[in-house]
Amino acid sequence: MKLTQDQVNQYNEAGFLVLPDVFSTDEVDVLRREATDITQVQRPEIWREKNGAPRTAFGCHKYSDIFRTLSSDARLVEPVEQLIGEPLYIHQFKVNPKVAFDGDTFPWHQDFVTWHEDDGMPEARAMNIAIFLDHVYPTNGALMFVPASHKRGMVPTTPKENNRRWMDLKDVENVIRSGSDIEVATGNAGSVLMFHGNAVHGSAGNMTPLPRRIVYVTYNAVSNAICKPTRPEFIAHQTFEPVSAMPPEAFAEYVSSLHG
Ligand SMILES: O=C(O)CCC(=O)C(=O)O
Repeated sequence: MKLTQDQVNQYNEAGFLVLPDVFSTDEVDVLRREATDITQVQRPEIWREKNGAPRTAFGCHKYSDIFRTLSSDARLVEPVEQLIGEPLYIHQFKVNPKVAFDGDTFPWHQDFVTWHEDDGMPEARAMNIAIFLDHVYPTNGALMFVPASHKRGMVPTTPKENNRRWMDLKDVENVIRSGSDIEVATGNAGSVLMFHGNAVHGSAGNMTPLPRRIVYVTYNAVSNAICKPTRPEFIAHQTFEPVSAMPPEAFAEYVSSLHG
């Protein structure tokens, strides 16, 4: 799946892009079920909120056939390859369930600061591509972006709770001066969101009864592989084989085989 020139321009300008309705209802149903099933199990790759609700299931493409198949789907690999311009490997794979009532905040941050400082990624030549497994409303924990913030480059910050490099509040004040400096990435289940490693983003807690499950794949250019990882392998992968894009029919066929 290739981006149109308009989509590339939009991405380059804003630092993020929503592609509506990329995955079918059947595909999303299977992904949603799998996202729920994997979080029933206690394992170190699944991080939880204080009350035990799942917050992030890291590296689940390593043990779930469904997520493994998804991770090389052309609808994810090709648009990123088009923007980065070379073969990619998977730096990180995760599901963030942002459960009804209990899904907590992700404060403002840039992903590349962590990739650079904690994983030893040389340049901002990795990016996230995400699939909405539920309808994402402005109210159920949608990601918020500061448009064009990726153009300012990386803003250094120090680790905060759980070693997360949330932005310092004075730096947040420098980039957000009014409500119009923030845009919200919303869409139907099955829509796809792409964003630059230096895009300033965050998300509020989910106090609605509507879950907001999102799958994220971080692809990195093979020539930009990380060289000083300090985080566990399930968070910052240390195998750098290029991903070969599989035609969307492969995932669609796999999904229909599950339906019997
Ligand atoms: O899922 C979310 O709400 C935000 C996730 C995020 O920004 C991150 O994991 O870095």
